[in-house]
Amino acid sequence: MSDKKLEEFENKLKADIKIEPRDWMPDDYRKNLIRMMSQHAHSEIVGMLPEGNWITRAPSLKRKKILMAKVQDEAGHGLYLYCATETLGADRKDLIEQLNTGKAKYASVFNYPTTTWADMGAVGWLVDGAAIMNQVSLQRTSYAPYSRAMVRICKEESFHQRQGFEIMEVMSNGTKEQREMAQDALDRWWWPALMMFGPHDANSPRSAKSLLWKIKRETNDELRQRFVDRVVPQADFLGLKIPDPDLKWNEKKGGHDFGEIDWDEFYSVVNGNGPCNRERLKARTEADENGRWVREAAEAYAAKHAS
Ligand code: BYC
Repeated sequence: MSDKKLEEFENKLKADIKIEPRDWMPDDYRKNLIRMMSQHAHSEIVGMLPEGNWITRAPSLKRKKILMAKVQDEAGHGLYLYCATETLGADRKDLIEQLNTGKAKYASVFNYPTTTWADMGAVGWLVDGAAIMNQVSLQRTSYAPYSRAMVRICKEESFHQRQGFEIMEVMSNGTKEQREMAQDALDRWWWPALMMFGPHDANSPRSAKSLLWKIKRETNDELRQRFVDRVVPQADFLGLKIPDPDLKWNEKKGGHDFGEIDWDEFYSVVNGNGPCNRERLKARTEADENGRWVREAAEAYAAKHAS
């Protein structure tokens, strides 16, 4: 590696000039981005499954249309992020193969089941809410195509978060059964949503380099704290109780203290042993297999018209 090129690269980062695909970049920077961006793309694609589960059972035509639009948005985000990852020289076929064979990670939260309609509210409110907290920060990431993708994706995610909150609002102001469903959904999604931010900073092996290279702009714990502080008043507004006996306002730090995540559960889910990991990968492999003829037809068509 040429020292001069490295110096130029580092100077750009220092000056907050974004790196474009044709710019020189260290191999580790490229590899780390391919890893993180492809995991992000996979999360969007797998993230369609828990919600897709409710499209046929949405309680009204209006809710069905909103949910379908949201799930389609996630597909768009996934494809957009695969394209952005390809600008680094990655091959989409390889990335999808890594997902389907269980080699690549995707957000742990999508390995939990969506068992009631209230889960559509909790997922939008908490899961999309956590995703936005992270993605707003990533709008300032140093790799330009990723940063541009985040700007566009955040606009749609904020609509997703609001539609989830609105479902929770309707249910928590509804019948006793609906309020109980809303509380139950919060109970089940709270901790998995906090896990989305990843391990504590001290146990996050990727963070130091990613922060140095401005791939990540804030740490896992900083973003998790901001999310908790944002959501607590929202839960109060809904009249719901966050399932954490250790949650309390800390005047000195100007934020909430909160309980410890069950890290055994986190690592078990990340390592493929969550409640729905197998089901999710099976759905993705089958979708890939069922779509093979479409890809082959498209490739044959393109080849015919290229000649
Ligand atoms: N789940 O050193 P760390 C969405 C992995 S989806 C699974 O802290 P890093 C949406 C981590 O990858 C939004 N794995 O890593 C879609 C690493 O593994 P490897 C998804 C996790 O990268 C549909 C290892 O643990 N958002 O919006 O510095 C419907 C060590 O961790 C998790 C993104 O992907 C986890 N929760 O930080 C609704 C954002 N946490 O690769 C919504 C982009 C950690 O070393 N990604 N791991 O084997 C990031 O910001 C960062 O990658 C993370 C982790 C904060 C997630």
